[in-house]
Amino acid sequence: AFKEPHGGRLKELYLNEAQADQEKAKATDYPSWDLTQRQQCDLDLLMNGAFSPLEGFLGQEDYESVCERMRLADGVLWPMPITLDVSEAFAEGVGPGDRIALRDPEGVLLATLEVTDLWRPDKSQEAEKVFGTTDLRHPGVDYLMNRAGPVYLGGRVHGIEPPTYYDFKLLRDTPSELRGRFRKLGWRKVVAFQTRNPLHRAHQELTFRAARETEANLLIHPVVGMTKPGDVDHFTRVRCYEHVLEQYPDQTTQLSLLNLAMRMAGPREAMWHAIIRKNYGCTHFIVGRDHAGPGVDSNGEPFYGPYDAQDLFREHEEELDITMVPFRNMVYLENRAEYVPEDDVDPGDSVLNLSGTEFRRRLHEGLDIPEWFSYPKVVEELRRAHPPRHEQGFTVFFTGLSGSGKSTIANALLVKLLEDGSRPVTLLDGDVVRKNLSSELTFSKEHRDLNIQRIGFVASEITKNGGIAICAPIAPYAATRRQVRETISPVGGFIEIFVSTPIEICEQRDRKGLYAKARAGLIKGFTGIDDPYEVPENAEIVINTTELTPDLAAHRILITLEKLGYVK
Ligand code: PPS
Repeated sequence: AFKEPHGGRLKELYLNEAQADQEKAKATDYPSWDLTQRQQCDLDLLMNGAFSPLEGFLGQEDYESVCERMRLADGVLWPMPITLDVSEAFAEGVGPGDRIALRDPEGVLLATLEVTDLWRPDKSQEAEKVFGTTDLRHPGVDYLMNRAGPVYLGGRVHGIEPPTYYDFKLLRDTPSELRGRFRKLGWRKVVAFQTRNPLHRAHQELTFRAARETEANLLIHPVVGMTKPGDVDHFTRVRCYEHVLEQYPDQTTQLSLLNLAMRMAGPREAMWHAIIRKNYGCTHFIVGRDHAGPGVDSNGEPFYGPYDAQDLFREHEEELDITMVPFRNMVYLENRAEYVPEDDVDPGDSVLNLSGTEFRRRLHEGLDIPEWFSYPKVVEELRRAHPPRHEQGFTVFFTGLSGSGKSTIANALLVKLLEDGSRPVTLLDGDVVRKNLSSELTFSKEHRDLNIQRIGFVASEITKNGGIAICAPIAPYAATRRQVRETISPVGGFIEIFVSTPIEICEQRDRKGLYAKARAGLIKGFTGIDDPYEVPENAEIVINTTELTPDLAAHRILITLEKLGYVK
């Protein structure tokens, strides 16, 4: 017999065609909720049965029971609260008994929710129970506290259609599809490997050993929904997986992509992952070192012990009804030219090690990556996705008072970068932006923020695509500057330059005569006169043009860019 789903039956939540048509027609009158990326992932796996036995987003009683004792109210083991969080504004218009339409970002109706519960969760308590901490360094806690809405809606989901994904369609499977494939292949025992990282030789060896030891076939089942912020993007990873797949003996291994939104909840997450794989028809599940680990806390300490996930799993293994294949860290022995679990190392062995940090440094700097560590094709993909800094895009973000010299230096820098010629350069000068992007905006706090957000958006697009954006607005508010830094940093370099020329000098120069007008009260809310300027505290470069010509200032910036590796 094939593996029974969790709770006994695969719960696919799709309506049949006739019902779906009816529900679709009615849904035009329901309040519409636009799903977040995470909610869309959750809904997808609810509807396709990967989250069996759930029949919708958790109601309050199930939620409390899951948080408290890792079980649904009826006692079935379920470690992760799957909840639909919404805003106060949306919650105002709905209540128990209503139906709401759940839509993708383009407005396509994916499902309806029959609301039975509406409540305001105690998020600190949820964080404490589910993640064992309220430390915001934990990505799951951060999401819960800073991104999830304040109100939860629970109730049964009626599936209309799955979310559309245009990438790697052939590699995305529902539990029924994968079960069908296993059946067709005659696979009775299947060991699943969960991953959110590129696979290297150590992983290949580990999974291969797991399959051999359990005499099972292997499912490489990477997460492509949402993983830990900062992870390698899934497009790159999937290309890597396809290369590594060539390394397994023919017909023993399958690759399938899982549209899961991870929570990085360590031990609880490991159990959740196992239940999902059981629903996909797997009989075994690999749990390695620090499974679904969220990194370190505010004190630099790991949130969970390296083998906590294995311990918790073991406690519930019988009830989970999927066999854990626990693994120690794999290390490479030079003298034996092979990988072994770290507890099999003999005193005389010579262990080679390349930490994740060192590996990334070598990738970034184009340095050698040894053959024992990874496969050349994988390294090539990763190098392409993470080019050295001198091939990445970056943003130079000037901030400072009107007349401080931002534009002049920015123009000098523009010319020097064009002369260098390594990448396309765009200058988003304050005045130019005000004319082309933000002509309708005033100088109120709200409008200034909006203006900076727009500049940040354009700069991040330029940076992402490998170009150079030079921005030169006043940008008087620290929080808004930080926001821009946070959007751009993940896609390339961000160098903030505080042009610190004091207001007396700016006013003396008064190139545009604006200070005179502001003093005379003809312009209200002028930065530095009767409007705030928050001095940057973490700018990469500070330039005071009282002492420095624009030419020298631009030169200094160029030298810093060189030191940081952005220009050669
Ligand atoms: S902001 O705050 O970042 O949105 O400002 P920014 O878009 O850079 O626009 C600044 C230019 O607008 C002119 N100007 C004013 N500046 C500050 N306060 C008030 N009230 C104001 N009204 C007009 C001024 O010429 C600024 O240009 P720069 O190049 O900074 O001198």
